[in-house]
Amino acid sequence: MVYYNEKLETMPKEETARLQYQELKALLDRVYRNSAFYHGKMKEAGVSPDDIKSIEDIRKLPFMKKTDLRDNYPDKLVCVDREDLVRFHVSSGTTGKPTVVSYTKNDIEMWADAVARSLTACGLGKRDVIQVCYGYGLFTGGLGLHYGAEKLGAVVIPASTGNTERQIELIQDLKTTAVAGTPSYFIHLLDVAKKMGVDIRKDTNLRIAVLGAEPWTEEMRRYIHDISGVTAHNIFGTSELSGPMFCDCEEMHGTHIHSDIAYTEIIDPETGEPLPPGEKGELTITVLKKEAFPMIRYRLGDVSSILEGECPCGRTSPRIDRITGRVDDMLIIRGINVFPSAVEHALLKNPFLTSHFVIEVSRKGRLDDMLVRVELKPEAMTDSINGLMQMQAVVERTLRDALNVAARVELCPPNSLPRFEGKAKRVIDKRVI
Ligand code: DLL
Repeated sequence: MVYYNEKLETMPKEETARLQYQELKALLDRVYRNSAFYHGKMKEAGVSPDDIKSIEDIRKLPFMKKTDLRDNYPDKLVCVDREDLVRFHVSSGTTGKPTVVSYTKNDIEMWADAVARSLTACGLGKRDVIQVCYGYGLFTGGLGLHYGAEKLGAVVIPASTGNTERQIELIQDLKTTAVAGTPSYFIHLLDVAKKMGVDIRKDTNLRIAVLGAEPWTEEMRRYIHDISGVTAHNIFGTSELSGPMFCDCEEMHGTHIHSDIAYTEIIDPETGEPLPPGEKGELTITVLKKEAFPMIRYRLGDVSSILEGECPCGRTSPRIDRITGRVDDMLIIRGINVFPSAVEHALLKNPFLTSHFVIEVSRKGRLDDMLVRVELKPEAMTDSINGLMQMQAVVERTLRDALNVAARVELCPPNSLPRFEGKAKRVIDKRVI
């Protein structure tokens, strides 16, 4: 078995608990002193760093949610001096306000280390050529995988998304051994390769895919293997925690959460009480080592469970099961998070629209397609095709700018969309994972 850091990966339980406690204590001392947000939150909960005497005492600390990021936009959660920041990543939030995550140099190092460990766990190393097909830029997928793969000593191809035929040429010409991307994009890539007459097994060196940023299943893993011979691994993370960080190993039985970096809890979303291994609840993670943007008991909104027993790979870190759903209404479109509230917010920037809208999500080929149907105000109704097309283009642009993902827009006449007596049903999701 190849480990990236054998000592940390195979630490006995008691030693892990001791290390986690030390890290947590140092983190709490720091945020209690330096962060008005954390200081205020802990005071309100009636707890101070002195009350935390073991790692289990973490449950005395208050939770954090995505709304805390929105309410403290853009930089009220930053816990270091401005000159110590080296990067911001930005994703779309629950409303019009984006979620901004900041990093120090050490934060980027820690993140790259976590990714390098995860890539090692799926059998990748120095000899590999890793083509990163996640978006580069504000989204954490591209740069996260890039820095991790570089740290591993592999050759990195920063291909980013799209231009699929060219991606396949690169796979052939540069002898790519692994692709990192969303599962839906990877399946699309396999389809395009087939259409181009490229046999992945015979004509390429591709053997591993590192897929994540959206939910997928064991059936998809088997399907990918059957049609291409490629072994697909599941990588998980969120921008708030840094980005993609945690992965399954060669045993492919759950996502290892490096326990020296993060503390994992599954909680009952109603009561906030921690649940035992094997029980499903809301994934809650504390990153023990973050400097610029600490995340303490961050409720991700994802539904999962901690797997029971030990992993035969020898790593002692806890493993979580595949994400089976959300406790909120967040959608993931082509790997990008989309909240219906953010769609509404963006739509209402256009004075000619009403607040009556429906989001329809489906698959076009293998890729997600989002259609937003929205009603025009009566005074905006026109017979001019040109006028309608112009308005449609404006709305599509506002949505793309706000959500970082393209949506098709259909402008509907006033009073044509369904009305709801209770909670509005804004989303029709026709995708089958
Ligand atoms: O999606 C980070 C990432 C990039 C992960 C590349 C993996 C690969 P966000 O845009 O903040 O960050 O979205 C995080 O995406 O809370 C989950 O709901 C979902 N998600 C991410 N990975 C997986 C996965 C990135 N492997 C949100 N399976 C998370 C299921 C996933 N859902």
